[in-house]
Amino acid sequence: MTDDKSARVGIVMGSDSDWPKINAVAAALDEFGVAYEVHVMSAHRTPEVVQQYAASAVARGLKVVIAAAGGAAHLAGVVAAHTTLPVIGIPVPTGLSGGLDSLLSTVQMPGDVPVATVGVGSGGPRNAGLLAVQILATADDRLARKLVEFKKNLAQKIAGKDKVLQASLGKTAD
Ligand code: RP5
Repeated sequence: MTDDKSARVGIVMGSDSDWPKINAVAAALDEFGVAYEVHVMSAHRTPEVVQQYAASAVARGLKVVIAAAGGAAHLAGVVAAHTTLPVIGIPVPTGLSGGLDSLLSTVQMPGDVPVATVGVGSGGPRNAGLLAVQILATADDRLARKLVEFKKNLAQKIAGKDKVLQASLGKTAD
């Protein structure tokens, strides 16, 4: 496992087969210029690696860990068991009801071991990246300012979509 000394966010996933389904998480971090590292490790196939990674995450300078897994998706929970860092879980879509198995395995944590779980597919991975940025922004003014801009741009984008819709319906703004 290579260590990236500048990484503030650790992204881990249960299999390389997860990456194409969740790589929007990295795109969101890139958008905000947040350094991250990405690794494949499995709560079931390589439990010792997961334990070591999570237990050493604080000492290596990480501030947030994002963990993605599908099916019996225990990765985020196991990471959370071994670190005091905030852990964000990404349930990966599967063939079983779109990933209901992943969602329930990730979100249904016992009390005392929180995992902030995002949605399955769609905006879930992107939201995981944005949530990590928001966590980091509580102690980073540059990121906090970028988030304010992000919200402004979002409002403009949606207003633009509404304008296009109204025009397509033959309605004009009053
Ligand atoms: C999970 O099993 C992984 O996160 C992945 O979603 C799923 C299938 O893994 P592969 O069989 O494709 O390696 O642990």
